Amino acid sequence: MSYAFNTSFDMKKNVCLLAVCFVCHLIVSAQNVDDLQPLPQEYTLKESVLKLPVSYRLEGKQDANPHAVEALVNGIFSGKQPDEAGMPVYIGERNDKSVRKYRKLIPSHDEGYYLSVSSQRIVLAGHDERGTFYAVQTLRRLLDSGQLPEIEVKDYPSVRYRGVVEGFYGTPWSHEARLRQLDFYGETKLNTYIYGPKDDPYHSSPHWRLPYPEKEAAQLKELVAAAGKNEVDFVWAIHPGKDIKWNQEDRDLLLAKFEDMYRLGVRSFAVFFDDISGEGTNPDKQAELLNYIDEHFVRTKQDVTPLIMCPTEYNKSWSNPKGNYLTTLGEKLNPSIQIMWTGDRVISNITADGLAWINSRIRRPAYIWWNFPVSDYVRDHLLLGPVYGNDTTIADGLSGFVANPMEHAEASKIAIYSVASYAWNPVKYDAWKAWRQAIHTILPGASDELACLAIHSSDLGVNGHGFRRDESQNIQPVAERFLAKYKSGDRYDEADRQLLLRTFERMQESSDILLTNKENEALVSEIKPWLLQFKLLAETGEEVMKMVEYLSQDSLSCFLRKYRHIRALQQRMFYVDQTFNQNPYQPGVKIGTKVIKPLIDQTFVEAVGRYNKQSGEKLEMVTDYIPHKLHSNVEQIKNLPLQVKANRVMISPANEVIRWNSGKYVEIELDQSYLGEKVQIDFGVETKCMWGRLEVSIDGNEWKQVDFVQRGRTLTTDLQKIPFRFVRFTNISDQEQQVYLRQFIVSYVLPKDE
Ligand code: LOG
Repeated sequence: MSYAFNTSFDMKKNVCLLAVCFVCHLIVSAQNVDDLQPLPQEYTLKESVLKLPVSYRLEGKQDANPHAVEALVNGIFSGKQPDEAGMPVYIGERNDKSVRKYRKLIPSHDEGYYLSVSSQRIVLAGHDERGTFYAVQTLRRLLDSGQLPEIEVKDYPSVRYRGVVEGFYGTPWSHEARLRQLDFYGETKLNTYIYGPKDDPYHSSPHWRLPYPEKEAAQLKELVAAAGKNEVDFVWAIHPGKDIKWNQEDRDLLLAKFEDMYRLGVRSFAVFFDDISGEGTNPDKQAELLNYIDEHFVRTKQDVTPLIMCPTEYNKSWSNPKGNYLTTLGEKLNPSIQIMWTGDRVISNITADGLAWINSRIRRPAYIWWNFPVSDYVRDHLLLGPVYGNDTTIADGLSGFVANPMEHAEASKIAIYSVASYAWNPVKYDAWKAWRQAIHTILPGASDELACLAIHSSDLGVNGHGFRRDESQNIQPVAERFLAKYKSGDRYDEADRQLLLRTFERMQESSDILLTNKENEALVSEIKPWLLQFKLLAETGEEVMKMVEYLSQDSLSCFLRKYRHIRALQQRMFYVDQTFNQNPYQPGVKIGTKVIKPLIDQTFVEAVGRYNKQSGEKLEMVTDYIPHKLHSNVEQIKNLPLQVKANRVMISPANEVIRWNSGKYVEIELDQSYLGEKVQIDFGVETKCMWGRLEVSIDGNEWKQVDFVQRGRTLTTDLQKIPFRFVRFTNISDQEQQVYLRQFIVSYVLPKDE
C-alpha cells in the first residue's frame, strides 16, 4: 500500500522521537515556550522567569474587549484582588488610551496582538477586539506551567477564518458537548464554528423551511452567546438543496428562517448544496439565490458577516470537466460570498496545486472544508492520530480552513487542536508537537495513556474514499521486522519480541487507566467501546507473543493453553464488535487495524500453522478476515468495504450521491454457495426503481433474474432458499442514475441452520 507524505512531516525523525517518548514515558508538558500552541508568529524570550503577581492593577478595563477582560479577570487572575499598588496590567485595542503607547508594536493584521510580560508590567494590546482576547489566551497558556517567562510576543493568524464545521452525518453533538467545544475554540484561537449537522432535520430536509421548536431554539441561542464569549463566529448553515424549488415562496421561506436565526442572535450564515442531485444542483439558480440573500439580508443588516456557501461540486474529483458548474459560481456569485472546497477529493489533504486549480475557477480564495477527523464513513474507527499532510505554504491562497469532526466531540479535540495550530501558523506547524500538546490539554492526568491509545487508533481502514493515515508509528518497524523474520521461518530477534510484549503491556495499562479516568468523563464515555477492544487486543497480542515462544521451546502443553486463551479472547473481541456502536452504517469497534492487529493475526496464523504441521492436528486458525468479495465498475462503489454480521453481508453505505452509469453493475461474490434468504437495497429515493436488474448466479457465468418489490425506499427480494453464490445489480437503463447507496444487504442461510 502506498500513500504520500508531505515533506514537512518527517517520518523517520518522528519515529525516533516517538520511540523515545514512549519508551521513557516522557511526560508531555507545556513548560517550554516553544511548545506554545498555536506557535506565535514572533516572540522574544528573556532570561528571567517571573511569578504571577500577587496583586494587580488593571488599566483599560472600560474600553477593552469585555470578553478579553472577563477571561483575564475571572480566568487568569481569579482569586486575586485588584490593588492600586499591584503590578500594572494594560489591556485594550490599538486606539485605546491604555495601550496607545504600544501601538506601533501591534502587528497590523486582523486578530493580531502584542503581548509583553516583564517584571514591571504586563501589556495585552490587540489590533482589534479579538486580538486582545488572543493576547489573554497566550498569557493563559504561558502560565500553564505555573511560571511566567519574561517575553514579548507579536502575533497574528495566517488564515483569516479557522475552526470547525459540524457537518457530518450521524448523531449531532449534544448541547453540552457544543458548549465545551466553544470554550475550547476560544482557548485554541479558533474563530469559527459552522453549525451544519446533516441529521438535524431543521438544518436540512425535511424541515429546513420551519422554525426550530422552542427547546432547540433556546439551546441555539445559548450556543450563540457562548460563541460570543469565546470570540467565535457562530455560523448557522442551511441545507435546502434536496427539495428546494426555485421560486419566490421557497426564497421567502429561506429568508424567514434566516430572520428567525438572526433573532436568536446568529450573525453569520451559510448555505450548503453538498450531496444533492436533481434541480437543486443548478449553479445559475444557486448563484441567483445566494446573491439575493447577500443583497436582501446580509447587506441590509449591518452586523452580519460575509455569506458562506458549499457547492455541489465541492471537490476536484467530482467536478464535471465538461460542465461549467464551478466557473458559473465563480462568475456569478457576488465577490464577498465565500465558496467552500474539500480539495482534490472528498477526503484529501490540501495542496498548492489543488488550491490554484480551484481558485482560478471560483475567482476567489477557497474556504477549505477539511474532511478530517470526520468518521461518518468509517464509523467503526476512531481517528485520533496527528494532523498532517496539508501544504504549509498556502495560507494566502485560502480564506478559511475548517475541519469536519467525528460525532465524538471530545475525541475530535485532538485533531481540532492541531488544526487550530496549523491554521494559525502553518509555516511553523509541527504535527507531532501539536498532537502531543493536544492530548496533554485534553487529558493532562493521563496524557501518556491517551497518547498510547491514539497512536494505535489513527488509520481509517479500507474505505470508499481511499483516505488512509499512518498508525502505530512507534512500533511499526519492529512489528514489520518481527513478522518478516518469523514468516520466513527464522526465529526472530528476542529483543523485538520483548519490545512487542512491552507495547502490549502498556496498551493494557493504558486501557484500564483511561477506563477509570474521571478527569474527562465525556471523553471516556465516547471512546469506551474502543478502550474495551484495545484491552482485549493487547491481551491477545501478549498471549500470541508467549505462544510463539512456547512453540519454539517445544512446550506444547503451554502452547495449547495459550492457544485456547487466544481463541477465547478472539470471541470476546467479536462480542464487543457485535455489541457496541451498532449503527446501521459501519457497526462495530475496530482498533489497531493497520499494524497491531495484522501483526497479531499473522503471527497467530503462522504459529498455529507450524504447530499443525508438526503435530498433524488441525487447530483452527481463523481470524476475522472477510471471505466475501465486492466487484463493481461503479467508481464510487468499487472500493467500499464489505461487512459481515451473522448471516448477512452488506456493502458499507456511502454518504454522497453516486453516479451510476448505464450498463455498470455492483456484484457480491460469497465465499461459497448458500441458500438464499433476502436481498435488501435502499437507493435513498422513493421513486419507483425502473432502471435496475437484480440477478443471482451459482457460478458467475449463468445468471438468473429475480424480481424485487419496492416499499418506500427499500427494494426487497425474497430469495426463497434458492442456492446462489453471486448477486448482481445492473443499471439497464440508457442513462446515468444518481442515487444514494444507503443499504445493500444480502442474507443467506448459514450451513449450520440448514
Ligand atoms: C459531506 C459531509 C460528510 C463528508 C464525509 C462535504 C462537503 N459533505 O461525502 O457532510 O461528513 O463528506 O463523509 C460529505 O464534505 N459527503
